[in-house]
Amino acid sequence: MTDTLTDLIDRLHREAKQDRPAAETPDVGIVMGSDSDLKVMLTGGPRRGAYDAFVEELGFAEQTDFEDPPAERFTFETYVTSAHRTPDLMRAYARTAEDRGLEVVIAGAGGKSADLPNMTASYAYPLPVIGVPVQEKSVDSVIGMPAGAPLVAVDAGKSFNAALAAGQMLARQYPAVRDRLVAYHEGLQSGVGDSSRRLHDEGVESYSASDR
Ligand code: AIR
Repeated sequence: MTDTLTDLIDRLHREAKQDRPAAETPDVGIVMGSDSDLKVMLTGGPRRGAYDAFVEELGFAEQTDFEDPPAERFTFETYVTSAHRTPDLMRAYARTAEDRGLEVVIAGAGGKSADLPNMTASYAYPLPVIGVPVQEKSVDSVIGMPAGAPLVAVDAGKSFNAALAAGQMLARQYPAVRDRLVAYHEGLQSGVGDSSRRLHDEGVESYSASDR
């Protein structure tokens, strides 16, 4: 194994032993099988991703240093761990997730052999894992878990929804997250209401030509 991988794995195990207060550790872990999944898993793709949901809608911050949490109360962290290329790192990440203070993990992988979400769920159990198939062809491999081995999953590419679902889980114990989810949904509804009224009142031709 390379030095970087060994260092990362050792760091995860060290962090797991530190027993830090919940307010100082990341609440959500985001892992993906390759950095080529970044646009789908986080931001910058054809649709908004988990990063956009957490930062723009739910007020979370990214925690990049376990020793030095951001000022925001709710945080997430991000890693690349591949079930097939770096099985030891995937296992270490999932096995230490609960002890490192995570409440839920979002795991995404692409290709036909998208095993990161389900293997992470198996090792991280009983921590909940939300699977994101990065491509359509990854859906069967992500959701096909046997009875007794749970994994919740979103549709292909919908990491934005995975972040909202993670927020829903946290909202059961944190009213502040619940409030942000409700505010997001209210904004969603008024956006549809505005579009509906404008489409009706302006008519199809004018609405289509306008800068929506
Ligand atoms: N992948 C990486 N290890 C195992 C799997 N299934 C997935 C990544 C990515 C795809 O393979 O999640 O979606 C292609 O990865 P890359 O690095 O070749 O671009």
